[in-house]
Amino acid sequence: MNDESTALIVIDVQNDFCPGGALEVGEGDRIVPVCNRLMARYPLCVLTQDWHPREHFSFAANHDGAEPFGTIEAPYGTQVLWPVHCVQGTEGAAFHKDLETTRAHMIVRKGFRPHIDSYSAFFENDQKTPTGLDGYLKDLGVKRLVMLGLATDFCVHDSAVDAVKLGYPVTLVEDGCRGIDLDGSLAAAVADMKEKGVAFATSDAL
Ligand code: VGL
Ligand code: ZN
Repeated sequence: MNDESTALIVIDVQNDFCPGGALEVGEGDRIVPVCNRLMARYPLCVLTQDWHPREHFSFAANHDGAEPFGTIEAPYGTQVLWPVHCVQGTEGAAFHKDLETTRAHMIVRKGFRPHIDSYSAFFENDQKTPTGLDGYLKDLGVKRLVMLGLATDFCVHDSAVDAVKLGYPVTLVEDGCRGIDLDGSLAAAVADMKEKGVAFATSDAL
């Protein structure tokens, strides 16, 4: 039986990452039933929500002549330029309509600082600015995490790797994730997570 020492972390299951959205992830909506099934089984559920101001610097549209999926150098390293997505308060930033958000105990919003992107649920892309999630989990005595969501190669990867760094054993739900896959980023992200000690399991096995 699962108890509150394990938290389920559901990453960015938002309209803009689902088919038809501004930054659609192939089959992104297919994970919704997996999320719902697991949320019913874990007594502590956290959702994350990508939550950008319209002037966010990760948007290609905010850089003259830039195209989506190009890159720029930020003070904290290379930053991919994205299509405008998950703008605060828009339908694209809302959770998928079938996601059972009433089951969530905590919703972490990230990416709201205009000059810094935030993929991870724990730290912004400078690797220093905390979102507060680690403090929340530690306060509640959470010892291990089960994670799933969108996109495998960006927000899920960075969240899983940061969680391991923070000392949590992490299990990634294989059938509960889908990736964007820019130039092989999906395979690279999976290999990196495995190397760093993230465990993989199917939702049936949990
Ligand atoms: C994400 C790119 C930009 C994600 C968020 O949820 O993986 N990717 N913002
Ligand atoms: Zn984003």
